[in-house]
Amino acid sequence: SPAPTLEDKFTFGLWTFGWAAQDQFGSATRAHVDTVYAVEQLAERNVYGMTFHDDDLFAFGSTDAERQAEIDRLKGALDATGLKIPMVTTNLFSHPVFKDGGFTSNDRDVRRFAVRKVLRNLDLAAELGAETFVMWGGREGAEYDAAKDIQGALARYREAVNLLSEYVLDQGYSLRFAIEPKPNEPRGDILLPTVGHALGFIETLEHPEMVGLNPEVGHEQMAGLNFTAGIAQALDAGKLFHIDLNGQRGVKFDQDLVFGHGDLQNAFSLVDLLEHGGPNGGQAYTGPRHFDYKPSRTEDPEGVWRSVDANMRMYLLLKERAAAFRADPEVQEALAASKVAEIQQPTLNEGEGYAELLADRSAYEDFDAEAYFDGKGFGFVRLQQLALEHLMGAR
Ligand code: GLT
Ligand code: MN
Ligand code: MN
Ligand code: MN
Repeated sequence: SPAPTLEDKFTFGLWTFGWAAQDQFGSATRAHVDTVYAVEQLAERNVYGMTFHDDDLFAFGSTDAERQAEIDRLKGALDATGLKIPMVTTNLFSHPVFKDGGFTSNDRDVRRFAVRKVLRNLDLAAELGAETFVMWGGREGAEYDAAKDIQGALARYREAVNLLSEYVLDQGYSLRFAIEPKPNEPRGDILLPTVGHALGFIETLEHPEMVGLNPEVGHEQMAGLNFTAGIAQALDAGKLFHIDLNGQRGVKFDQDLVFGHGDLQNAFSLVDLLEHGGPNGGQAYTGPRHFDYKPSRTEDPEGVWRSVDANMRMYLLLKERAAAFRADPEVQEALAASKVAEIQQPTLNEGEGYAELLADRSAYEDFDAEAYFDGKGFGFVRLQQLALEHLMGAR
């Protein structure tokens, strides 16, 4: 059975296994997890890296000395274990001052404070060798339509990202930004709610090449969307800079389950896509496989570390199943029967334009739409059954 290696590039947020399990309805059921202990636990498991928010590492409002002490402890643990910090992010959502958002709070002083907090954290990200800086705007939104000028808020979001991009360029940091969409929670509605909204926004920036996406499985699924399909579009746009893997069961609150513990079928197609770049090749994902989940409130510390293992094991098992699916001659035959590869063939012939298409009588005048399929189907159900049988280990 598969065991993680450093080549798998598995990474975890410090806030994931570190979550003390306080929720809307109850207080914490677990104790704080020490950073150095966490780094050791991860390294022992062949985890490649850890990620964090500024406030995960040192409490909001820490003095410079307290902040530096925590950074030094982290650096010591990284040196001792070889664990990497591939991604850093900023907490612009926990402190009450961010109750109406950070970059897009209606209050201008809060916006200036938020940008400063991120600028400081960019220096730390660069110092620790991170490649990606995630921006999850959980508080950037509203509960009431009259309370937020959305076009104004998008203009302020853009202003902030443009300024941060300029700073990174001027400092010569090799950091790229990754926007993490989410439809709602904690705000009633969040700005840039889906992969598609964020892709559109990125094109309005001054340095669109520096900004991509960090889509999270559960966040797209909370909106009823197909995560694998969204990831394929992000890859198509060259914008899959990072990814948050977890599990979600349908349209409800953000569950942050272990990867694969939600929509298992979609997790299977996702791993297949990330590993193989699609049924006919195409762009695959080479970045960290980052788990952003929350160990359930019912778990004790041993259960927490088991859930860490479960994320990686689910990914590796799905990777095995996906490889077996691809290698099965019957699947190859079913794929061919379903014309899955034919989508790669351009619709026009080489050198053909609309004039030639208009002149091609076989494409229209002589095309018999009624008789064309002669009652024959595409066989997609057979293909799906084969996929599920591989997923279930039945083949
Ligand atoms: C928070 C959120 C996650 C984001 C993290 C990055 S923080 O836990 O629920 O989805 O990825 O800010
Ligand atoms: Mn989530
Ligand atoms: Mn979360
Ligand atoms: Mn996330």
